[in-house]
Amino acid sequence: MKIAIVCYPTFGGSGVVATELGLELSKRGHEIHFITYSQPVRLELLGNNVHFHEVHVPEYPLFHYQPYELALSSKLVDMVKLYGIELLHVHYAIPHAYAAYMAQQMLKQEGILIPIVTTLHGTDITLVGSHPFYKPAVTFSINKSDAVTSVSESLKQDTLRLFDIVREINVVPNFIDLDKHQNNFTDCQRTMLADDDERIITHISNFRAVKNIPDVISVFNDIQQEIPAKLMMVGEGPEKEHAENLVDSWGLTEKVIFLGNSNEIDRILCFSDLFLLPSTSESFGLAALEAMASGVPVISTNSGGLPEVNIDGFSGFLSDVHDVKDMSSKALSILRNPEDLEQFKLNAKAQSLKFDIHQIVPIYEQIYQKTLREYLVSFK
Ligand code: GMT
Repeated sequence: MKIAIVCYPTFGGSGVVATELGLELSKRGHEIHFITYSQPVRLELLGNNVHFHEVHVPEYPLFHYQPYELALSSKLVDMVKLYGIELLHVHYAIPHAYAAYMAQQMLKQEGILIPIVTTLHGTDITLVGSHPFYKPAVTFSINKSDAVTSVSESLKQDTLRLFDIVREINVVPNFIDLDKHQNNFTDCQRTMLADDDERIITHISNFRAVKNIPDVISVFNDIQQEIPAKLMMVGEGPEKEHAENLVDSWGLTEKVIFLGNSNEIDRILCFSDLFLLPSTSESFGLAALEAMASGVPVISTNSGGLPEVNIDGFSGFLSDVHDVKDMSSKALSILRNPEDLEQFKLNAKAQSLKFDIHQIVPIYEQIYQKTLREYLVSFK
């Protein structure tokens, strides 16, 4: 099948999932066209079956805001016609589902029929999309999609609660390519980051307020008062400077390493002992799954879809949002005893196997086939 994938090309989870999905689909013989404003960060492999088409929004002084969704829908129309694309899979409702619907309608005028699959990722529903500014457009775009998927049951329920949805929502969880998390690095340079007796704690995110970065630092502060430890902070975002100041004011600069954005999180995770994800809201928690796939237990909150990913007392522990003391004591209960830590590492890896890319991507393929069939039949 010829499929266009529209996503945010950044380090955010939705862009990562969309990119990994496209790459896996291409390995399974589909022709994939990524259509977005810059090359997705994890898209290293462009080949016969993987294309990237940049959406360019020309600067024009009359526009106070440059109309990205207009440019995206025009680009979709052009690429569908040029490459004979059969289906649009858009990740994130705003503005992608909206732009895809406009493209679909323009193409219909020319007798070209193409269905839209929309995947909801979380913040498009829980933080941004439900804002009164966007709600009518998001509701419309979801209801006008020909198939809708959400990355967790929790996100599905949030969507049904916040919007008037008439479409069925299929839960298709995020996935992981376990081959990329084999922990078989020969150049695993743990010694450059921490002493042998130090536990390595890791946090990876886009440093948005929803990630509760101060809680990461508070939990780590509690941990390092009890046992030797280092904290690896991976990512960039609006809360990073505040986090650096906090680390400095608590005298933790020697123990906290800010690594910035990285395309090599598997290398960072390969020497981590514990992953912290104390988010206020998390539709799935792809970063937690990536940690678990590298055999790293997770201390997370119990918000959103996290309990569907991190199993309390098995792959790690869950706590209420902002219950730093609970997170710290659970973290220490895992880290103190080497046998317990080893068991949690094995459990984390075992839990990640449920989200194997080879199990999940065929579900998307079935959705594509059904959606295309039903869409074309509806015009007969
Ligand atoms: O977490 C973020 O800030 C990025 C965001 C995104 O839109 O890329 O991630 C969302 O989608 C990911 C992939 O489906 C999920 O794993 C994240 O849990 C979700 N983030 C939130 O719900 C806050």
